[in-house]
Amino acid sequence: MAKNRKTTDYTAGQIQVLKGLEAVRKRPGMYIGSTAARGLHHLVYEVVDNAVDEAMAGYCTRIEVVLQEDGSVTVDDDGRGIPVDVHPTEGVPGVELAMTMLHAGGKFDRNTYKVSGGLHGVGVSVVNALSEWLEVEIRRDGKIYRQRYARGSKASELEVVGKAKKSESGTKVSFNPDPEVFTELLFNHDTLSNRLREMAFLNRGLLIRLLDQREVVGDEQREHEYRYDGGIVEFVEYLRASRQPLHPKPIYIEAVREEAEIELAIQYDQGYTESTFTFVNNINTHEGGTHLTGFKAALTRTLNDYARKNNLLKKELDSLSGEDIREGLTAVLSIRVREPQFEGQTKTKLGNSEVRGAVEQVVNDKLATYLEEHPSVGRIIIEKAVQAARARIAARKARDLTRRKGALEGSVLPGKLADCSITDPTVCELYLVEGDSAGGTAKQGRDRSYQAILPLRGKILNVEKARLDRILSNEEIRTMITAIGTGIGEDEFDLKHARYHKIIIMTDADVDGAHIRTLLLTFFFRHMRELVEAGMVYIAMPPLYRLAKGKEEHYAYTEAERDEIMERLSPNGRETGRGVHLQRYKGLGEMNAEQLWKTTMDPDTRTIMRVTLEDAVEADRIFSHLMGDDVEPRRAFIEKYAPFVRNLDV
Ligand code: 28F
Repeated sequence: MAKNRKTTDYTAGQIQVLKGLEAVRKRPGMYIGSTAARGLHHLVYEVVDNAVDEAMAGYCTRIEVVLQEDGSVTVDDDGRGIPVDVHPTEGVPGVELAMTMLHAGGKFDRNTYKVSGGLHGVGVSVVNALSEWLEVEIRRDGKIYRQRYARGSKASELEVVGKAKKSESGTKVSFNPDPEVFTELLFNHDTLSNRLREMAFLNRGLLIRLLDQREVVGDEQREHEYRYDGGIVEFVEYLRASRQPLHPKPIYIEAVREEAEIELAIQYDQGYTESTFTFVNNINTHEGGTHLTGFKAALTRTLNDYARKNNLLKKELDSLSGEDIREGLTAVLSIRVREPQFEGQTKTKLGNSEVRGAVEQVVNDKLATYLEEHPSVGRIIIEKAVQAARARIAARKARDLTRRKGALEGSVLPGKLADCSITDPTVCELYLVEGDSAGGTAKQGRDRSYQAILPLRGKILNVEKARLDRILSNEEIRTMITAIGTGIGEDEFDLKHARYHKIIIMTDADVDGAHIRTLLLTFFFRHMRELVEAGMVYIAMPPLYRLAKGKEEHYAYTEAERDEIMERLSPNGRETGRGVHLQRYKGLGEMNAEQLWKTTMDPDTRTIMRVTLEDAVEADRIFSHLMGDDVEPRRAFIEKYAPFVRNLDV
């Protein structure tokens, strides 16, 4: 008798589902980028994006995100509710398809916008596959439906579990990231609240609420509610932060074209920095693209035309450059494209060529009209750009001083730079060291084949408050620019000319050191941002303590490490570390060359922290608050954030 083997006939659809799940769980990084913090947060963005898509389609007005005590997340919207009727060909309810079929992302027909492209828009089925469990609850047609999944596989049928009010509808998705997949399981409150805030700015009127039910850390705010009826106009005001506006309200332009829906908000302030952020279907296009190109071209051309027509250009100027025009500008460009093509390193550059012309034409027309209707604003903006042009011309002279002379006169490098002997930038490092004494010690302690030292005397100029010509007239900054070799500013900076692939900021571990470090980071963020984005800027981590017992010596880089070493060196904790010599380092100058090398410069034993632009939107505001003119916002900002200042991982 043949063993009554259990036979399971999988339908074609089920086989496809299983193959999809297997693919996602085998290579999660392919779908969400990583299984560390960034990938973990992508899970939430995927689910929220679906709710936002429902809002963009016009059916959802509020989204609530709850970080549960048990580490799981719940996202709840008041949209139509994912359809529950059985799919005509697949034979399962629509929601089951949406939750289990890879790229079931065809959820909306083409004439609406999905937050898709790049790592975005992989679909909620990927979240399902990478969750230990996931539960979807749908309110529609007077009923409450529920279905559960485990690691993407169905763990229950879709069941009616209760009654919903006739008028009530919506979708709630709860999920617990799979500990077997993720190396990081702790959601970062700020990371989520920054992205949810951004989504609220970009979707005018949409209410997004974040509730953190986990036990309290510090006195971090546990509940946020974002809704901006002013949309990206409020976004620009938020970004401009404490910089003083040149005109009362941001200029707002919107248009619908065949190629894209276009929204633009711009405002000028008295500062010298530029902050432009661009989005496509709510995705932050960090790497820019055709929409940004179109916007910049139109802004420059329209303002030059306006200046000429109203003879606001002084005789010595025949035109205003893009950089002149964008000094003091805060801009948010948010467009919606049906079939976005994302390119670039991190898939955040828009490639659609037809969008460039559409944006350029809309901005040209509408901005020209605005300026005609608001001549006082037009004049103020042009006057500022004219001043910028004058300074640019002045700066050119100063800038020429930062360039190493042509090959003929031999390359003049700043005297204070102790260069390294190898010329291959990929292995060379430049230490920016606070003070001549530590600079001297670093010169002695370093490996001169690939480590260069540039001592910085005292505080460098605060570039947040200075125009380029003043920045370039500062000896310390000019020396640094020459040493780094890339040039400065959008038109001239060239990463390929970098003379070192690691620029390491080495300052004392005290308040002064922190201030100098922040000034340097402001300079790199404002005028050499590509260096930061390329991950070439680092912060050295000198030890805080030296513990010695007899011949033994140890170094501690944090208070916790100090206690742990202390415990080890004087096991019977009772004694107050008898026989252990504890030294707290006040500054780099207290170490000799050999100690500085071993603890802070030797790649085999040192710790250096890479500066990353985790969130350019927040970094922009941090520098504006911390380094800007007004004292008040800075005090408020520091009071608010000081308790949480982690390593400045900007
Ligand atoms: C908490 C996350 O996922 N909200 C969603 C909808 C609404 C519809 C939909 C979603 C049809 C069958 C593909 C409803 N009624 N929040 C969410 N809300 N998906 S996801 O349709 C899905 C397609 O599966 C919806 C009419 N049209 C669309």
